[in-house]
Amino acid sequence: MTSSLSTDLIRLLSDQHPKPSNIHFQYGTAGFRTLGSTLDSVLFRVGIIAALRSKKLDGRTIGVMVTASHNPEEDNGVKLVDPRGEMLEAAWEGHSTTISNAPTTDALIEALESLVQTAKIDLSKPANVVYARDTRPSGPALVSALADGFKAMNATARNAGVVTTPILHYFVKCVNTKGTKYSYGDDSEEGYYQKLTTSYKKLVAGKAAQPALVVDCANGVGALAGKQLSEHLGDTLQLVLENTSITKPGALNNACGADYVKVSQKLPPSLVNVLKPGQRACSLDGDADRLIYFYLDDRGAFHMLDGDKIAALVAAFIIELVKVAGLDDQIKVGVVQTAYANGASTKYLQERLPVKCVPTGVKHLHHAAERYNVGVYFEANGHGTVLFSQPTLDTLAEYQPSTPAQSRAVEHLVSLTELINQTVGDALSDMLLVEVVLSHKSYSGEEWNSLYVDLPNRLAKVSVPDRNAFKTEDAERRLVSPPGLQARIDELVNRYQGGRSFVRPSGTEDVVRVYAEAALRTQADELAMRVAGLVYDEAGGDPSSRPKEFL
Ligand code: 16G
Ligand code: MG
Repeated sequence: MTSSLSTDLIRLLSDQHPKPSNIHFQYGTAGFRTLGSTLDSVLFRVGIIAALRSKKLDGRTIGVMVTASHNPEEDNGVKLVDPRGEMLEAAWEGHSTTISNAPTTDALIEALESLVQTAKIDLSKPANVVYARDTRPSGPALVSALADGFKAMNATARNAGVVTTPILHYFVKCVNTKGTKYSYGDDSEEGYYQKLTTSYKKLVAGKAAQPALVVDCANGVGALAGKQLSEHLGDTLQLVLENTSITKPGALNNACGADYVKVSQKLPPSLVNVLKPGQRACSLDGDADRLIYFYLDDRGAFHMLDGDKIAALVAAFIIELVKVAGLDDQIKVGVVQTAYANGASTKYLQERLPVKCVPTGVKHLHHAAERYNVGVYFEANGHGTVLFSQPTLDTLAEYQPSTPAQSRAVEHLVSLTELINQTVGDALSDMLLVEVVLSHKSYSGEEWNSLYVDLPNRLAKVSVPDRNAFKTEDAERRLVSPPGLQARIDELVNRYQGGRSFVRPSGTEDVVRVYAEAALRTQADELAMRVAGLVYDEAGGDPSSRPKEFL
């Protein structure tokens, strides 16, 4: 092992992946994300950064996922996964941004040398990486640029192929815990499906089989994973996989998928002749880490069950099990939400358990959830999971139940810790979790939906010249900049019954997002449009995005 960078090799390879001069890249909420055709140099450099991160962490395996999730097919992106299967440490987001913007090969080498110095990276350590991609057409070329980055660092890199984002996170945690007492599972796709379906089957044993579930795979990688999952589930749960055209140009996330359903609050047109009244259905997003449920009622009206509804369903179920197990003194359950959580969900949850609001982005939710014994976190957009702390896992393992009912409840809790992906939100794992609860409760979609009634709400976005001019506080619920804008928003909000609205800069796109809710549908739409208008006027936005009207 050498203890300095192989600058000749880096130079040779970097010259094959020049940085486009007119683009500034940023490692945002979900890594780098923009048009796939502009990302070649970024992927090469991320390969190098992943290797350095691994060396910094004594050769522990780092994950790299090439995906742009729910975004359009022509977009792509890349993010790094830390050894426990979690999002990259914040300081390295900054390092990644700096390195991706070095204008030339010379500047790149200089930036890398400076990172090695400041982060005190011992270059004689090994570098281990596991990487994967989603089904986007730009994926193969980007993965080959990434592989050049690994080569430049002489890293040991394992190609995990085309898998969902949560499966890649699962692999990272499995590899790094292998052979320890915290072993998380077998680091193979088979291991993943076995782990999920074995625990699912335990949880629903003896329950009446649920009617078939329609799964909208967003024409993405979830179609491949859904098929495998379905085979492993056998008769225990019938999945009807829809929107599985992963090679059809332009199909990915187009008028389907979790983001389409959440934002438009509509049934994907492709399901119109598929979904029967009362039947349960769900949509995954393009990399299968978001999940939104929905159904049509007897009159054919569409009803959506989003991340907030999933959190309410799941939290209540876990609390009940903890209570039946006789562990309610020792195991406290809490919920983490963001400002996007429907006001009605927050009220419902707050009446039952501790609820915390944090800024958007999985890393914020995940870290806040880690502070509870059992932390349920879901974003309204359908991304979320449930974390069990290590002391809680130990409590469950050591507990001596004194009645058969207690013993069953503890077994179910243990199975839940296996079923639920502990690294990140996972649409397939969450889907099985929802199915477990519905089956235990004998709930239809309608009964689940009646836990509380959503306040009508609307999301909007405004393109502005500089989203960084928008700064927030109080978990993004209030703007501190541009000065004076929040007061004008407050003044508008006060005119609407049950009104609430906030404005925040996107962490993944060059836009400012607006959320509004109110007691009536028309009022929520109007409030969103008027707040978007305020933002537009303040920021001098792009005329083509001047808010006019909604759907
Ligand atoms: C990404 C985040 C998601 C967040 C969204 C916000 C992950 C895995 N996903 O999709 O948590 O809600 O970005 O996007 O980190 P925005 O900042 O553009 O609104
Ligand atoms: Mg996603």
